[in-house]
Amino acid sequence: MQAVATDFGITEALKALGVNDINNGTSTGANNFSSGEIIESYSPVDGQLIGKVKSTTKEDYEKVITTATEGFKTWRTMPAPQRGEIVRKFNDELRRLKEPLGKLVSYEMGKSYQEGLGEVQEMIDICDFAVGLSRQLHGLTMHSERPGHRMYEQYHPLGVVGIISAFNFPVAVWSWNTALAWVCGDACIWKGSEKTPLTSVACQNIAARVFSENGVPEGISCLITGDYTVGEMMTKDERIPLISATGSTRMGKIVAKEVAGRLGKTLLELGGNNAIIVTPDANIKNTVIGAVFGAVGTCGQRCTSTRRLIIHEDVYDKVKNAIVDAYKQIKIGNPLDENNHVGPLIDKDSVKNYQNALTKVVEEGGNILVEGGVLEGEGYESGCYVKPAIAEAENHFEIVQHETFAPILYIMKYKGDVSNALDLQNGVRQGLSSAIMTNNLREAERFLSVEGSDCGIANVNIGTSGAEIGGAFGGEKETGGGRESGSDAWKVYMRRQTNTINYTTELPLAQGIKFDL
Ligand code: UN1
Repeated sequence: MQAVATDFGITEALKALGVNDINNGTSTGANNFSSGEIIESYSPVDGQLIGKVKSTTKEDYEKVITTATEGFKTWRTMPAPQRGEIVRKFNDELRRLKEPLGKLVSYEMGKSYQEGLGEVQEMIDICDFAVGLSRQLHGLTMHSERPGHRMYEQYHPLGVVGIISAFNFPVAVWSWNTALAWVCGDACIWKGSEKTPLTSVACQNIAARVFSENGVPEGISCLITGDYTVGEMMTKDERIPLISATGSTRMGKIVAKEVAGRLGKTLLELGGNNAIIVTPDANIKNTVIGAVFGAVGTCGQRCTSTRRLIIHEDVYDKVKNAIVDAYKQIKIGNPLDENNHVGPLIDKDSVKNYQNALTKVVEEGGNILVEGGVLEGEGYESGCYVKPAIAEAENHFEIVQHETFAPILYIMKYKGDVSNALDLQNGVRQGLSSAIMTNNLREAERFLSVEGSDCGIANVNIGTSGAEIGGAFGGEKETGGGRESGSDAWKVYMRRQTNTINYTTELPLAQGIKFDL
């Protein structure tokens, strides 16, 4: 292990999580199968090499899918509350390892330590949710139209579920899917982002240990590692009935086409272009907090990040000035240092995208209110630290229509009625998260009504990011339509079966049809 410039307890954390210099990126639990090329993981925090992971070859993948398919046959017969008990034990370990895992998330991904801990907390919360759910996988009963018949529906596990997750929430998104799928009785194969392979290894280590200690069959939690070609092994594989994919709209369109081509199911959670509408009745102080956290939290790399502020002309200058002032307080630097609010972008490609977006918005006629730029010098050696920027822009600009995964906030004015703000808010291709800041009941209800926000998430008097796990998470339009996490999102991991039972000595037909022999 190379020495970390300012350690911040990273060496200890890696040890606690069983992450080594070279790690296997292909695991079915106790068994490791990796034989592929080595992926190196460099921290965007200080540019240091954290560790290496062996990627998954086609042959490795075959061993994984075979083991998962076999393990599923036993796992599916275990009563769901017993599967819930296993998830509870897994969650005990998450609680015990919350700090090291949060630290590794922060160091490998670049979000603040507080947000790293918050991400692990989301894992803990969804596991708690899943444990309760393991006793509530209910179907409905219906009244049959035929005498002496009973009709009901039940849910059975689907099989082997493929999970593809992104670098920005390297551990939580996996858990939203896998914790539910496990209690539902599925085996899961996870391909995390190749930009954050060590957090995936750390999570798989925890699951593998808990599962083998509790006699869970091999293959219920599997990890594969690599670029899109490894993801393709799953999307093309008919043995995988459901692919849950989180990432860019570009990636989602490829996955959707591939999986639909074999009539598999997808759960897609793709790009957002989230706006906050600020009405004349908004509480300005809360608006500033919600907007600034939404725009700069996780360095603008949440799919729920606030990208656009749509402000009524009556309060435009006031809100604009308050936000520009607030940006002056933002401290950018090592995310493991609690004094900093904003850490680095994930890599230099992201920095380039950020710079291109700032050039583009000016070319299209935008007006920079808070200058961006790449930070250099001591503490910024990785080259991934950028200044959060604000530009006045028009909604129709090509760059505003586009999701740039960086801390750039576009602000724009609306006049008159809230319906004009809604036209702007809905006037993008994405439909993930949205918010309105208002103390006016009529405006709030308009925003939530059928003529209001077209997004999967619509908030009143809170920002666009930081959703709780209890609600179904996801969005419409180019966001992909999937729902994961809370509410009844579990149903996608199961197959529904309608059962009709005749307990008479006759065979009456439905719809009153007579068929006498
Ligand atoms: C994501 O960015 O992919 O709502 C997930 C939020 C977090 C999850 C974001 N709970 O901001």
